[in-house]
Amino acid sequence: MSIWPAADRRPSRREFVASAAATIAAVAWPSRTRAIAATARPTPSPSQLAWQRDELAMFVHFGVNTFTDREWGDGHEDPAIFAPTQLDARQWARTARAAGFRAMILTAKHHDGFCLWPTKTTRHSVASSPWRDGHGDVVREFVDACRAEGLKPGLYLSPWDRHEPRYGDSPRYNDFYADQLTELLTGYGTIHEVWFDGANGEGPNGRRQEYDWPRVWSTVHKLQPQAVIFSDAGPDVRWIGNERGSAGDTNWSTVDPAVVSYPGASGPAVTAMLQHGDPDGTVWRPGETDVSIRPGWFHHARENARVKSVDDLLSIYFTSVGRNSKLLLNVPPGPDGQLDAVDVTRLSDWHARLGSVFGENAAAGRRIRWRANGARGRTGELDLEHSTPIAIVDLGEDITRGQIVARYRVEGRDAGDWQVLSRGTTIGYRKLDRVESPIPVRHVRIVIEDALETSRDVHVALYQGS
Ligand code: FUL
Repeated sequence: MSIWPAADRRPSRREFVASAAATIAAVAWPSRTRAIAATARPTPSPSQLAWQRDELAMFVHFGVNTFTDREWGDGHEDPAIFAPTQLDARQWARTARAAGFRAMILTAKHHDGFCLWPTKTTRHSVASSPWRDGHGDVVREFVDACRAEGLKPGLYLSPWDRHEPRYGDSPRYNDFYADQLTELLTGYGTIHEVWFDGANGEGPNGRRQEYDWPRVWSTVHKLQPQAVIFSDAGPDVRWIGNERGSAGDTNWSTVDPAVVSYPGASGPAVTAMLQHGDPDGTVWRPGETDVSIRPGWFHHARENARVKSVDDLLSIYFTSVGRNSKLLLNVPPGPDGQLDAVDVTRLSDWHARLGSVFGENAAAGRRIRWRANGARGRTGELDLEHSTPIAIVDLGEDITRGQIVARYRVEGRDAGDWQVLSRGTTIGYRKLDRVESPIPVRHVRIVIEDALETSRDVHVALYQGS
């Protein structure tokens, strides 16, 4: 018996209950995050920094579920159903690039076990499908399209495999999984992000699969040393703790790795760590916010009227990128193998809206005069020269030196007293605040009230759009 009541019910991550793998909780993951000297704060590796600066990645859920109209396949799907008539990975990539995405991640294998590349490890793949007469390779077309459009390719290889008979037979399945990973990481050039979840259902033999995460991490490190590894437990970037598009308002990029010790760990302490990080965390592990443009991760025509609105997408931008996180927005192709026109139009409208909101920075070219404020605080003041209603405050720390701001406020005034425009806790790579009731102000000041150490200047941009 599977622990999942119905394959189509979308479970919460909490349901990916701790398995016997919990026994490996004490394992210290090999991490490439910078070593922590007793006095130094964690800082991002060059890969983590580049990953965060990309800000937007597009997730592409595509596979047999696209044809069965389900969210989770049970592994018994006939490969013959995989028959996209007009698969066009360039269309995915062109759409992504035009909407401002800089990276794209494909489900090379989802929980149903069907492989989108002609793997040697199983016959359950595109090679057994009628698509391109069994000679097709979606992963190849995907990486080629990414490169042609200047996007960084990433791959998701679901550890949970509901097709493979060895699943649950732990050492044998772990070998099989390592072979699949090796094929993907050796056959397709540079891969920038490798994506794992902790889904861990029961195997056909009724036994729970114990994943060998240290082996998975070391395989990626060895074969693609520049790639960042995503999972709940990092080691390079962490899950943000929900699939609603919302990072913690307080969001440190540092975490205590002992709290989320393996992918799929659950409980209130885990969720809090994923959402908020930890100012005293010993490793740099920034949060990635994954959310779908549709109710489901896979394309279902019945959900065409429920594609998120431009306002929804804008809010998600504020609660992910604008909360020191990276946004991984899922846009699933339909059964023809192309992104739905509804989604394409929505992305382009969203991009246009972002362009108008962030079109003109009222602080551009203005000098900010910074002075120390108490032991660790700092105040920066600027003169906009004209009275301007500020609707959005955009702040950023120099994270190459770590993340330190713990509390701040932003104030403005014309001739009278200072009035609070926004206030918050962490800033990190980027913090966006919407000003509740914009009033015209000529002078603006940023007051860093508290920080983990003597604060430094922060980057400031101010926008009138909303
Ligand atoms: C989860 C999966 O169970 C969902 O189907 C989806 O792929 C999501 C991004 O990750 O773990």
